[in-house]
Amino acid sequence: MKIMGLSVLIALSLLLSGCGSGAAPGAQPASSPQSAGQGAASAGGLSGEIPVGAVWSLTGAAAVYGTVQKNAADLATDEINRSGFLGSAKLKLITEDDRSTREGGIAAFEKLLNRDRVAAILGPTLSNTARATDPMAQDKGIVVLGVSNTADGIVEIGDFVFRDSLPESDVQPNTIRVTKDKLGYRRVAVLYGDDDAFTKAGYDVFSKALADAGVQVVATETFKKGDTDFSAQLTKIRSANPDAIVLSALAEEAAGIMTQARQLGIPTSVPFIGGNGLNSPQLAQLAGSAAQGAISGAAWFISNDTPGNAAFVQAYRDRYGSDPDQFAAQAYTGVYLLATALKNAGSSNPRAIRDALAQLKDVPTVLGSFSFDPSRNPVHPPVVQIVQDGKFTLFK
Ligand code: 1QQ
Repeated sequence: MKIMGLSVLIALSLLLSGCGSGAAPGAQPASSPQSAGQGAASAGGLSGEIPVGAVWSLTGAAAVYGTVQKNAADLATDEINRSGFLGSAKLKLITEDDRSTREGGIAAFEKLLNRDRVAAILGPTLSNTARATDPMAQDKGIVVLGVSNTADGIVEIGDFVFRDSLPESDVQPNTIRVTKDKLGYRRVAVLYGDDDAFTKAGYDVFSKALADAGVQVVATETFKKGDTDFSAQLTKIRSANPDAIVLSALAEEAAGIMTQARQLGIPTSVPFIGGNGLNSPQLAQLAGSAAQGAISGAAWFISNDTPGNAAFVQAYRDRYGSDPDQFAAQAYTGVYLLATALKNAGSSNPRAIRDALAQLKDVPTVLGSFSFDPSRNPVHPPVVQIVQDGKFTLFK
């Protein structure tokens, strides 16, 4: 091999280091917290690897959501890196398991913010965790983009906190309106987890929507995280003889509740109507025929005619051998939104990423044409879906 001339070598190394002006965050570890996640403050092109944290519940109660989020975020990252979406720069996704707990989330954020010095963080899976972790990112001035947080009290944490997941308060009033019109229920029972940010937020939203719709609540029952025996609550609900049961629960507990309700003789003509926790296909897998007719408000449906949706569904199927769900679609979208903000900013400076993200308008995504509102919440219409023979179909 020929020896390269010195000037060629210098030119090459300048090129590889991004000419010192647009170096990726990971290339030059920052020394102060204020400059965490940033190589060079100015715009002027992206280069090298841009470390981005991803905090998913890969074990524990919310693993049914976190596992598909990881799949979809990995898929989007590979697509972006392969296509040259960010020019010569590449996303380097650093994935951590929050174990479905606040403690796990805090440990993950600590590592990503202080050791890996990421440019931004996707996740964490649960609102309950996000309420504890997102202030850590806010304090450091690093963007956190939730892709499944639907409770209240998330974007309110601060101006570096975004989400692409429609909040329960946007989705469930529509769910109640649409299902009440169609099913004509008048008296419902309500069952919810009172020790989780999301299940409690869902309860608050449903209570108001039911009152606004003039629906009478004939029983209100609660459960705790990790409960497996719901017979006391369901027996009370059975004797109140409701037309429907409104349920704010995560999938695992929801599956147990539906199974036991049918075992106790509450017929499938009394449907479960629920929130985001019911949007995993795992629900029908865990509950089997007891999930028949379960209705949930959602942010995405598999046969949506949205930009790139058919290709996304196909790519996910090809790679993982199963259908993506709403949580996959939102995680996939989250990576693209972040990449688009990086590209528009032309910089991995944390403040520049924040400002570019806040300015995103009408971005074509699999969730639909996507914009953030001034509070950094997503804007797009919700859907209502129902489990029919183990699969989600649109509720019409
Ligand atoms: C939240 C939720 C859960 C169902 C996420 C998976 O919506 O915690 O906000």
